[in-house]
Amino acid sequence: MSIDWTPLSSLIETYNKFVVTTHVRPDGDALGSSVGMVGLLRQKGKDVRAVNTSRTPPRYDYLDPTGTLFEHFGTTVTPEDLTDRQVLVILDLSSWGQLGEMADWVRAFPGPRVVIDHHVSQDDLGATFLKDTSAEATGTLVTRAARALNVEITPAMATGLFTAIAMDTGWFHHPNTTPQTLRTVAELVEAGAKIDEIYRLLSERNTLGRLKMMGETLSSLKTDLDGRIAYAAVSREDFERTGAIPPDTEDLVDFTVSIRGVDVGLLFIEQPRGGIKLSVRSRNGLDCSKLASVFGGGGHKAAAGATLPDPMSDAVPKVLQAVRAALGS
Ligand SMILES: [Mn+2]
Repeated sequence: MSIDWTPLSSLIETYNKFVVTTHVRPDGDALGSSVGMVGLLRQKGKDVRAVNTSRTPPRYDYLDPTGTLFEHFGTTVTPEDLTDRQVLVILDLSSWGQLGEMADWVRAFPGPRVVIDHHVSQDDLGATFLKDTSAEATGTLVTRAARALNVEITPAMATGLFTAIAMDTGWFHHPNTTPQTLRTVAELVEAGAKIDEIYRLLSERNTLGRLKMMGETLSSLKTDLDGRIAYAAVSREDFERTGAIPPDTEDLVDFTVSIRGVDVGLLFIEQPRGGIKLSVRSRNGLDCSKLASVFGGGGHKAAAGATLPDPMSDAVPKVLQAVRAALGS
């Protein structure tokens, strides 16, 4: 699928003040593609602010080395501060739920809004969608936009965009990794992304809390349906006891599908304000996005998520039942 970038270039021609945002609990693709998009717009001479509903997880602080790029909605920036913004660029999401506390502000945003995304599920966000669900990452789409708009990719942009693609492909081992993925990242490495440095920043700056959380979650793993389903649950108390913070669980779910014979892996995480965040991974072709949509979520075929309003004791059996049914038992 190729995207016609004309709507974006016309907005750039017409307006000057942009705001870029991404989803709650931002991951490498969310933040990395934001770095790329802010760089693209600034090179076009635009006044840009990057405002997010969640704070930047410490793991990704290298994407904002001066701490001045990402602003936190509600604390470091208020809706009043944003009244001069003319265009809203939304990255890596297509659903209201993913906007968290910024949803109402987005709903009321008076100017044009554009969504650049690769997720399958889609709400009517009242936006122009620049979307390619076959793309491995939103970072890929921003890289393509930079190319289409004749923007030179700086080392900082390349670092963000490389991070985006590396994280959304599991560092190039998920099935969404294609020869074209490698060509794109080769281009980013030529533009100044340093693979060894980015890997070290992402993977060798663990906290003790994160490792303790990993250890506890792994030792509490359970299986179901003759070992075809593996799952674990993380409670608020687990965070307190281990000293981990919510972003520390970002890729924990991947361990569930690393067990031999497991088709579907689930991670249930109790949220600070109640409800359960569910992450789903599959290895046998089960459509995770379809499964997540049963619970009001979405995502991709091999990886998806949802937030359930139930307590843990209800959420786990409910989801297990749906997965068993989806696996045809
Ligand atoms: Mn993504």
